[in-house]
Amino acid sequence: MIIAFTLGLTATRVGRAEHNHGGMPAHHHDPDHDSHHDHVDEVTASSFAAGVQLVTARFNTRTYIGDYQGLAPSVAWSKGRLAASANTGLYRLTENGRVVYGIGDLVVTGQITLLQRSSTMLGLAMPISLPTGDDVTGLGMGHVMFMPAVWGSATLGDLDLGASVGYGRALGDTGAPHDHGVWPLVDPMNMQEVTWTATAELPLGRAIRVSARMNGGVPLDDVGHDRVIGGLRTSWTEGRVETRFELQAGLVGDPFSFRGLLESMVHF
Ligand SMILES: [Cu+2]
Repeated sequence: MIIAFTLGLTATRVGRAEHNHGGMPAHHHDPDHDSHHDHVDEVTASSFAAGVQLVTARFNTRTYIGDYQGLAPSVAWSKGRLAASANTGLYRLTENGRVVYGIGDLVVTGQITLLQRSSTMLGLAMPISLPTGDDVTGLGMGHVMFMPAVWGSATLGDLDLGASVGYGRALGDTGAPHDHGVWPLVDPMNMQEVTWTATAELPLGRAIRVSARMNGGVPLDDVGHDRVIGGLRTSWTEGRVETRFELQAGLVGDPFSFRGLLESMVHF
């Protein structure tokens, strides 16, 4: 399962974030696009984007050791203050020597920007995860999950800063595997948790940005586990195509030991 948010959108750009459970503002620093002159004509314009992400990861939890590789398509739309996105993943998962193939959970996200000043934004996101992935093998959670989040972003000198806080909760079927802790293997989270993200991004010249990112989950039940993930990302924008490369480490709670992401997104 890949949870992607369209956070921190500007009027015409869909900022899609993350392979994680927290809303991470993708503050799009578009060099040709000063925020004070894109208002008039683009407030009502619709924007579409489609992308694909390649992921590879290695994990070593108390009960499972293995790795997975995935291909995750996504689509995104935005218009004015509203945005929506959908994404899922196709995986090859090796767990304790056994290999399984399959789709992950489908995540659909709606989002609204509540406040937009020259360099500051604040908004709400409502991701919903649908159990399209097999929860027995570790490709899906086995239940619907709601993960509302508040996000904000601000520019401080050259740095674009972003943060979010959310609440994730599973619906129904309490017999699902991650009732007893984190699940699924391809992107673990708790049955009920507070999610958080923090990002600092620095533009390097016109087309390239680098960022340091952290996200995590704090369980709200006693069977859960804390989770902290750190990542370093490089983004490259050329015309309508944005490409990102990110290396992540599972710092707390064994979500994975290492994960690499490569993503390209076309903005129409
Ligand atoms: Cu869940």
